[in-house]
Amino acid sequence: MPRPLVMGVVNVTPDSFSDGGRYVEPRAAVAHGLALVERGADLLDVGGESTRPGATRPLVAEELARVVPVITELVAAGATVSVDTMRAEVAAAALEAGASIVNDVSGGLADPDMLPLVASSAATYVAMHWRAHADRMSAHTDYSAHGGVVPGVVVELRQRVEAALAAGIAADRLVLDPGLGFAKTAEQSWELLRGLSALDSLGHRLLVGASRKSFLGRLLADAAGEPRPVEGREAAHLAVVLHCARAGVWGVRVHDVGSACDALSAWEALEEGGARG
Ligand code: PMM
Repeated sequence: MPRPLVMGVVNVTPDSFSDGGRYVEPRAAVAHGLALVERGADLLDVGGESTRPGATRPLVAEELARVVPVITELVAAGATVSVDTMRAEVAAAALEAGASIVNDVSGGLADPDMLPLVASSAATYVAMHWRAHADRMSAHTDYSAHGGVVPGVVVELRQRVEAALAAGIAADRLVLDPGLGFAKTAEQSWELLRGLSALDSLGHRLLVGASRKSFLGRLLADAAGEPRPVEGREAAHLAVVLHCARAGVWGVRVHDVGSACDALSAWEALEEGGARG
């Protein structure tokens, strides 16, 4: 079973829950991206909009100004870059700057121009399961009409696949993502991880983003019920990365690239029955 690709997160945002404000300066974001490649990232996911629960959206001009210079430099340095955006205009500028993957957390729902734009390019398209923007998504966690979160996400992702194909995006350019934490309770995120094989039945490559998310913080809550802060969630996250590797996912979207690569090296050595080196 091939090792999943490691997608390193470069959030050029002032307000992401995981690393907001640390890489908002283009130079800091580029240096961070290059450090992630050094640590073993196969892909870099550059985003200029925070999707943390409750976040408000940046202006298009702000998002463009955050991501385009960073993508230009990272591509010039030889990195394979994905743009994390829900906006066709931003995706177009990112592709122009050399990005080769569009990571759309709305799966084409937030901007009617997104699927045609991707269809007119040669980019790989990540369609994540999504129901509403960050300021409203916590009100959209009812999957009872579908008999639960796993069948619900399968049905709704299948609709996104059909829309992408109808827009002219070739099936082999599609990657699907269950959208952990997006319109999902903590328990629903765990259910989706346990149910990855059901998503596999859609017949497309899978990307999973669990890194630093609140369902890990809740699992590791202290005796008073306080969620574990972001910095203390990595060991649990690595267990999820290995679960994803075993499930055969195409990629994992992570902040701590070095740790994920180390864990995957150990997994690979165990799978192959012999360590390299
Ligand atoms: N999660 C976040 C942002 N973008 N993209 C994909 N495809 N999948 C995810 O799970 C995902 C994403 C939110 O996390 P961050 O604020 O740490 O980037």
